[in-house]
Amino acid sequence: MSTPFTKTPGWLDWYQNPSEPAFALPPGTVDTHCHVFGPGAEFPYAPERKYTPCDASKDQLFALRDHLGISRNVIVQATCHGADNSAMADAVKASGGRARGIATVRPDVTDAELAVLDEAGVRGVRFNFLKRLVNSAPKDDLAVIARKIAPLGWHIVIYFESQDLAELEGFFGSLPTPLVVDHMGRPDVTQSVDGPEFGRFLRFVERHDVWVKVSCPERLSVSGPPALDGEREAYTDVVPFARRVVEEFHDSVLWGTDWPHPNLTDHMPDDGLLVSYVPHVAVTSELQQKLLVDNPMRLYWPGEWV
Ligand code: 0GY
Repeated sequence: MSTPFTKTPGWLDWYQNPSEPAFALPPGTVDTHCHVFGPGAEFPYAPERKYTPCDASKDQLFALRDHLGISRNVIVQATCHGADNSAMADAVKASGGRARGIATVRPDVTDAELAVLDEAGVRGVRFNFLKRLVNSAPKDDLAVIARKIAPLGWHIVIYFESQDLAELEGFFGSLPTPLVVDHMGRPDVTQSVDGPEFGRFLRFVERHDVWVKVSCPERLSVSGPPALDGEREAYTDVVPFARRVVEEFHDSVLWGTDWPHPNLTDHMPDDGLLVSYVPHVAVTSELQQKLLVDNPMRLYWPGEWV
């Protein structure tokens, strides 16, 4: 079926035919950060969206999961679908218990609507503070949402720019649920890993006992993907930041692909390479097991992993 939507100019499509990873993921690996986009003809993109993506269906996501040796997915509502969670919930339901979902809801969401999402496999909501992705994120509205979802045992995924943490930290500390931070709080990797900005983030994680996704090296990196002549490895500038988080907080780190990688215009990562990158940041099999399996299972499938 052809899509009635036209992709945002300059937007790169997700990588076709990803390579065989050089690293074998341990059995039970969870990809805790991925999305589905539409397909737009079936699940229309939201009028308020900031970009129009290429389609990325649940079947394409599940094919990538199987190719990479991933067992389970956590499918995060993308901003291009606004607060219409239909595509995400449809994918979660179709996974046969192998996916959980993270929704976007408005403050007027009803308990009945939340119950339907919970039944589908949703386990949290996402609060997005990136100005290029959402028009506004009024804290009063978010506090209302937080109070409504807390009784379900859900958590809140927070997505923010590192320079905004100082202003947001008090609000985050007031939220009544566990917190999960996207993409290590988006560090500026041109700064020192021992510098004040990343230091603030590390202390935030420690103080509030939050979960951290060690994800998106391709989005954070300035040095970029590997050189074709093999002279440069992938995303080397992100490695010290990711390693620090994995080593300091080994019981609360999570990993994800971020497929289909929204809003990239420079380069699109080979998802096989993103798997090969994992042992550079989790350097022992014990750390890999925690990052990839034990931690996400405890958060998203509690009681199902021994
Ligand atoms: C990500 C990152 C981005 C986009 C979204 O929901 C979204 O549109 O999350 C971004 O542009 O940084 O986590 O997928």
